[in-house]
Amino acid sequence: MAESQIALNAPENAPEELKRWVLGVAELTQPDSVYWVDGSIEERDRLYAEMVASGTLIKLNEEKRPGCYLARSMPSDVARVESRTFICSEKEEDAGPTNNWAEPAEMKKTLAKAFHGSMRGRTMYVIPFSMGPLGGNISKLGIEITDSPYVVVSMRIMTRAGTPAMERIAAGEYWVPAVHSVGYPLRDAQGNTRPDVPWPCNDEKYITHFPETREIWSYGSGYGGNALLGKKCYALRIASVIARDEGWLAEHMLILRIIGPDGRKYHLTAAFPSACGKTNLAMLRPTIPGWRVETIGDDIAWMRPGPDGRLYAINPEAGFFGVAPGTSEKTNPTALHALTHDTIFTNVALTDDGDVWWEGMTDEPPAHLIDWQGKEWTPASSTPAAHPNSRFTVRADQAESISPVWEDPAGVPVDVILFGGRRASNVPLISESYNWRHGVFVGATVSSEQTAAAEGAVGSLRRDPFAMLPFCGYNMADYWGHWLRMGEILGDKAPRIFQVNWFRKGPDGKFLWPGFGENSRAIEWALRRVNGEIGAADAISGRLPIRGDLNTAGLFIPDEQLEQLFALDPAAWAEEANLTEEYFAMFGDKLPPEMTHELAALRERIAQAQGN
Ligand code: O2Y
Ligand code: MN
Repeated sequence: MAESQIALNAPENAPEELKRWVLGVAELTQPDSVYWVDGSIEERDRLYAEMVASGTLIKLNEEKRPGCYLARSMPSDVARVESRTFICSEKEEDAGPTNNWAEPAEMKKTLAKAFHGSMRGRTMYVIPFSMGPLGGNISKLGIEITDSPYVVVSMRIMTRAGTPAMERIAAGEYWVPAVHSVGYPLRDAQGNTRPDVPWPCNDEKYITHFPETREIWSYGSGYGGNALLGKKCYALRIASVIARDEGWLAEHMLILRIIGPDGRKYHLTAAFPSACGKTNLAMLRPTIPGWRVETIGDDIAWMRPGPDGRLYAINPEAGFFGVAPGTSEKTNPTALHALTHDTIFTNVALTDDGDVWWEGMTDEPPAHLIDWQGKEWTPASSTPAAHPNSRFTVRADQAESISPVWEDPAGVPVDVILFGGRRASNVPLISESYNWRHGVFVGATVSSEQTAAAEGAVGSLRRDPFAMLPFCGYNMADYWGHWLRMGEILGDKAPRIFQVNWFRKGPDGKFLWPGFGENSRAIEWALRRVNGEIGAADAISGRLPIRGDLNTAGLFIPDEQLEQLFALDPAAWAEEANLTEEYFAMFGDKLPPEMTHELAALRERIAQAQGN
């Protein structure tokens, strides 16, 4: 649409600055119409109906999955694309060696070309949203402009989207601008048209972040973290920069409330690299009698010092965008039950009776399915029925484990921070950091093994510091420095930091720990440490449980197996320390000296264990 014809359709309370920005994006992208999202049920249902009519969504069996829909993406658009994700800081060193950097003015030129006319023939949706409970002092606002109705209905689940957020923006509160286009215009500059497709996207993709101006521009993908810009782009990459500047923490962490047999409540946040069972832990069902766990968040935590000096955490999201394959009555009944209604499924398989299925949902697959690409599938097929990164999008309060305080705008006071990884060797089931600084070192060196390593040997490690590798919006070494400063601010009110590893293997290559609900035993030990109820044994990796303190009642783990779970081989740890030194070298003089001191302290503990 030509500039003069653009009808902004802005709500009456839209501030001038916001209208100017929306008009600018509309002039660039040239949509046929502009629509401001109010977040109502009527609006949601209208968009669902339109997407069913256009073929973007399939309505699932209303008897079996009321209010549920299935979307199938293009095979080229099935996950976040880290290679096309950029931090466009003024200085390259501010993006650091772990991010793709692009010069901001150059990237703006590239984006201007890509976005030019990219919404022709489409509706441009303007979505006001809040990350975190509306009005909370840890929460923040944003506006996503998108040409994807799938993004609108997903943002409605994943954030607090619509009129209440708009009212706060109208009242002058700060908001982050985020622009998204699938990059599939239906008309070219000459007026030639083409039909729409169920999952429009573009082979050229840019997921870009401008930390100084705090804006997000995403082009070419309609999928997950590339398109639902409140999630990784805002709540982690841009928020980590805001948090650094304002003195708080934006983290890739789940949040739990744990209630002991005496009714005492504890709060825990935990960072895990992908494929470490984070969603399962977020919905943990403890096996130890008397303990209960409630979910507050499954992926992201924003944490800020409160008036009493403690660290308070909120879940900035309102929903779960979880991996479907592997979710079953055995592995995560809570998640499975949450998906019985009002859920958007993406790239899972369709059953003959209009229900969904994915690998791992049942022991026996159905005899016939339509796979995630819309093709006939039987158990004899050589490809998976559901894409391995297929997803469910569901409101958090559909989980039966959701905590009554999950929307408390003040957040919950954090007692314990966990760092986890997938390590076949070396890293014990649980160990406590000696202090905050050591905890930051542990977070900075989080890793998972690429290959199954022989016991005692360190396989090829994939570093994922603080599980933030693809999500830190600035130089990772500066981020560690920020964590160290936060420790100084929090002082003796800081949460205690622990490292866990559910994935240690024995010499026979079998897991030593049963995992899932039994992980509550390691958490119970951490909480008893926090309470000062029990001592611990100083060791290479940190403080370990004293024999008998880890509650294994009813588990029947042989003593020898327990010993293997906690065994620390000084020679293997010396190798681990060498790898850490190599890893730290990539950060040059940005590396905080405290990290070098912690590495020296680790080597000192190794030498002591070796009797040197
Ligand atoms: O592939 C995507 O776009 C989703 S990535 C994701 C989704 C939910 C929670 N965590 C993640 C992640 O990659 O950490
Ligand atoms: Mn995540």
